[in-house]
Amino acid sequence: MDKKYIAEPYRIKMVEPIKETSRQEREMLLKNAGYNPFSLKSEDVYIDLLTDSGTGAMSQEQWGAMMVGDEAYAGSRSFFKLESVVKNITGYQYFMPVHQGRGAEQVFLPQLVTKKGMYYISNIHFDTTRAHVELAGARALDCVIEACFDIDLDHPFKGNFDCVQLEKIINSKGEENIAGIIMTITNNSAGGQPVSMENLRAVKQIANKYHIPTIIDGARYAENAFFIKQREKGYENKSIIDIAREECSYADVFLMSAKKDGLVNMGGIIAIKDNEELFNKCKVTVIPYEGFPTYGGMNGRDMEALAVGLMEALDERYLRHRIDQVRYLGDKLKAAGVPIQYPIGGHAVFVECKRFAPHIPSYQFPALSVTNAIYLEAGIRAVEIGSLLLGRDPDTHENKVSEMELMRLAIPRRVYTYKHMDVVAEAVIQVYQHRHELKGYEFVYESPILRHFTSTFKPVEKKL
Ligand code: P71
Repeated sequence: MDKKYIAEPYRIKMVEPIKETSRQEREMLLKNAGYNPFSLKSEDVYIDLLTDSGTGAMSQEQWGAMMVGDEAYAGSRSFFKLESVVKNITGYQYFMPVHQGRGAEQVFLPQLVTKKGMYYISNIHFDTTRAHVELAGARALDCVIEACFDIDLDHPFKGNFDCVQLEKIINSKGEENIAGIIMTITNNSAGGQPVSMENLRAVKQIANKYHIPTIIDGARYAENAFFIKQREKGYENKSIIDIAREECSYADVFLMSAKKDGLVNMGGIIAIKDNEELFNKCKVTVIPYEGFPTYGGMNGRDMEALAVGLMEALDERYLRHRIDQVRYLGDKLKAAGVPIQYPIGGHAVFVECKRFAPHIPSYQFPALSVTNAIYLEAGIRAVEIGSLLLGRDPDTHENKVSEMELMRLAIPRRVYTYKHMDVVAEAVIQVYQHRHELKGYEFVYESPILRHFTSTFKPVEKKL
């Protein structure tokens, strides 16, 4: 590695102005949003790190490709172009587009749930994946390595499956009750942490032993491939696309929210290695939910943009910058003593707020407090991933307590510069230095489902 961080491997030819507001204005805006950053207008946000999903910037090649989109209902030329790119990357035989990741989940996941009492096992299911597993009548079990929960522990692949645990679960539930094993790469909920090739291979071996299908949740599969190249012995000299192909070789199915490593604003993928019967079942389901199998909820022009974006996301210089930029922000925070998930993940920096604001109890949402404070400080929007998101126990109705109280700073692809990262780091460090002044939050209105999106709050004024 020649330089510590590489500069943006592109120049900017179209700009989108962003507005700065005063602290006084932000105080009013946040109050009017019920102290819930989801209710802020994006116009009132200076640097938006709510998500890296669908928020990336497209290239001139993608915008150019959109002009030749074929909007035919059936048999679109753009479908065949996208199909050939997906087959080339995955090495699989069958492909259909869907409107986004959860579209892939709603079409595919029920196919393997053939009876009552079945389970999907994942390193960690992403929230929408878990929701679709449950909607399909199955249950979602996570089995990530313990190292994932120790934010200071330097481990190259904190997203890995705990293979001993995996076999134990299969044996205790019975192999005939496991619908599938979902490999989430990178592991979003663990902090954008990668999964090693060795681990993917080991999981596939276990799956074969028990005749269980494996599924890749590949929203960030290219970022995962880059980490393998950087960190895993034997992959230093392999190309990213070859690493991606090997990742896919350990699964039977590839599901993807293309809004991440597809470098598009909307889109999704279902690809199946060789099971024609399974593909045909998906074809039946996709029609009522998403659309005819050659568009599946996507515009022809969007399939063109995705065909180009998928290849751009496998470009090593692009990935190097992408991962560097996230690490640049994380390194700055770590150097200032801010507690973060370390090593820094692929798409976001995760700040551990249990340690940031230990005086705020979980039921007063420490990560919401830090998230709101950085908005007030500099107009930056992040997202709480902790006890607020986790919600209540459906039986006891008690607030569940999250293992980690995280604030996620997700970096959109090709959108912000290193200077923006400096502004973010300064704001977080400033808030950290005044962390003892942070207040907890309590509900004004608590939404009954997926409460983090629409609930409203007020700061807890009394001394904690
Ligand atoms: C993220 C998202 C998008 C999101 C979803 C829900 C609330 C807020 C933001 C989406 C993922 C993902 C993985 C690993 C499947 C999906 C669903 N992530 N798997 O991280 O990270 O894809 O959004 O296209 O439906 O902000 P979809």
